[in-house]
Amino acid sequence: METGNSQERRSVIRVGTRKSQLARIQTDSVVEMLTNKFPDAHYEIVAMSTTGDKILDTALSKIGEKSLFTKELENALERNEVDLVVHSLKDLPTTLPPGFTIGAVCKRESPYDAVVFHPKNAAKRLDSLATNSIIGTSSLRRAAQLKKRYPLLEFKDIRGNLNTRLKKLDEHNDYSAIILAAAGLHRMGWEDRIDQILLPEHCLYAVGQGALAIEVRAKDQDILNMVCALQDPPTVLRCIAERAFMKRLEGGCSVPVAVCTSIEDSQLHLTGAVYSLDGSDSLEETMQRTILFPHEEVDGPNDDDQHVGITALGVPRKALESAEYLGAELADLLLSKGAKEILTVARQLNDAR
Ligand code: DPM
Repeated sequence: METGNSQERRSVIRVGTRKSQLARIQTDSVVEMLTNKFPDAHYEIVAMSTTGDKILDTALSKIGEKSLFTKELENALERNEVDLVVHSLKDLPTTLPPGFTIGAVCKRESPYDAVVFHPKNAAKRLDSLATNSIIGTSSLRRAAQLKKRYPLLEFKDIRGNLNTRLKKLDEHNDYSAIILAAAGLHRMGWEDRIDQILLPEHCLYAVGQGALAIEVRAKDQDILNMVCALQDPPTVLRCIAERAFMKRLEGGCSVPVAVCTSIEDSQLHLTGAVYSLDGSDSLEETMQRTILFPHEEVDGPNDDDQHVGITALGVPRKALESAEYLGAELADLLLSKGAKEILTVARQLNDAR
């Protein structure tokens, strides 16, 4: 039904989203930011279910399919049924299928993990729970780090969207607490349920956690130019370093890999770690690199290079390359110390669970 000219067609921007409440809230926030920048366009939200939304009884780390939350939405992008799709960056693989790119990474919210206790434990902390208390998480990364730190606690899978998980926690007696991303709880307006924040010295976060990504057709220059108005350069540089680290390790959500990044005085710092499933074996290192940003000049005309799946128009290419290089370099350091062996064993044990 592409009848009008390109100008007319583009005055309606169709935005794809998953159907969960969190996905809808995330998409609404992106549409609001776009509306502020481009008030003349009309925005239409197209919601759909993905495989990840339908398989609710299996831990993410066990499903194996990489594009669990993205495939249906990418099909819609490919068929021109939507023009952009909003995702949690953390759910996007480090290599996207050909023809797609992340056109913008928005300003990151808290990347930390949060503990939500059962109402009967409201005044507790993880270190004051009774021995053998059960903590709900299906994240191998969270479980590995917390098993090491709190050896007297037990960890059990929990799946479903945020609403389902909180319900499972509150209405049953199966879990003493669950671990969730603080960003998701904030976006849902449930910050009052956050009883404890896990800072990186206690639990490193997931690659891309807390940042929203906008996926687009890689060749759709108009939409790329539009969404790059939402790009947050410090966030994009941190996330490129994190994703490059993950990519070089050949990680994904089926292995325990964790990170922490910051930018101070033009230095991009990256801490990265890998763990055995029970956390008893681990490797963690930190490296930094100078990022000439934001004072450096932007390179000439738009380049359409992707950096670990991200097209960061308007961000100096040298800075993007430094961030990507830092991630790969840190991964190489961990690989030289035996990261591959740790991850291979973790993957095998997880597959056999
Ligand atoms: C990925 C993981 C989880 C999600 C693995 C991890 C958590 C799974 C679980 C890759 N994606 O973090 O180690 O706890 O069983 C997900 C959430 C958000 C994006 C929810 C959450 C919202 C926060 C954000 C699920 N993906 O982590 O509590 O935008 O980062």
